Amino acid sequence: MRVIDSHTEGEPTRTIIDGGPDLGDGPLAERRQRFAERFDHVRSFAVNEPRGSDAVVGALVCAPVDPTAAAGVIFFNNVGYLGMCGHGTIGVAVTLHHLGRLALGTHRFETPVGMVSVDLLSANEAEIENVPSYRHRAAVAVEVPGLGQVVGDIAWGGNWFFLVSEAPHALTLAAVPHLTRAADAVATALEHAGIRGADGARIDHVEFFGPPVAADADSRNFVLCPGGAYDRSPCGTGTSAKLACLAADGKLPPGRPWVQESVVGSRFEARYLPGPSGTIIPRIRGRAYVVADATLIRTPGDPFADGLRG
Ligand code: PYC
Repeated sequence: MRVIDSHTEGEPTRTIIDGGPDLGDGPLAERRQRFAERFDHVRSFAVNEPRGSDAVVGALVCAPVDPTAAAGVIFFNNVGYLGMCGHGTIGVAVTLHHLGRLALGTHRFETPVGMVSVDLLSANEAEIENVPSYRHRAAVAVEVPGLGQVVGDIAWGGNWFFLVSEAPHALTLAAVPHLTRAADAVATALEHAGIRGADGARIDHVEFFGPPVAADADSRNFVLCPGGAYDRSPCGTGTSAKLACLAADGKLPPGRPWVQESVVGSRFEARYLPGPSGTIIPRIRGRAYVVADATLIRTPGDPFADGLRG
């Protein structure tokens, strides 16, 4: 399998260029289902140890249903599949440009949760327009062992998020183990309490917020992804969910920039436009860099040929 590795504001993306599973055709959501049912070992092979790590998000680029789209993309990680991935979309666009397969300018990508667009502004910078995002419920209280009552908003930004405005620990790299444990406890408590997103969807991302470090940023975050790794970037879908909450609270008007810092100090510049039926359309700008062009090898007899799986 040939892969190109990139990082977007510190968060890795591994794009499969050759040797990925043939998922056939049809809507991307159906192809993602096929990926999970028939080729899950390929997901683990591509992103899990010993070839990858818990932090890597994989991207399978495939033919789109809509011929006007540049590509279809299915994102996955160490434990499963994502709806959308903001940092990953920027990473894929920069990767395809690196390969000479995507020109600077505006392109559309199909994902399992809808069409997104990418303005590739330079070899290392892109702005995505995400799927319509919205706040589902405000100020939901959940009892979390060790933390007490935690209150947060539930919002959709291409994945489901629980957004807590006051982080239980300092938003520093040194505190990542504490933040990870706390966010994991929140996710578990939500699950036990039966607190879910629309249509009973599992809330699989937890986001803590606090004041920014940079004087020109608006906020700093820590985002725990399903699978237990934290997002090194400010999380494109998480920032979209944040914009939806700010819009719902009347705290950020359409078009006004919002600079979201990550726990590692990288940043996305974000804004939104009004969307259909009370949703917002987030736009997220960030930088990505290609870091490797590699061939992943599977040796018969290797006891971990398909990667470490839980
Ligand atoms: O940037 O949307 C994102 C994302 C989701 C999970 C990791 N990154």
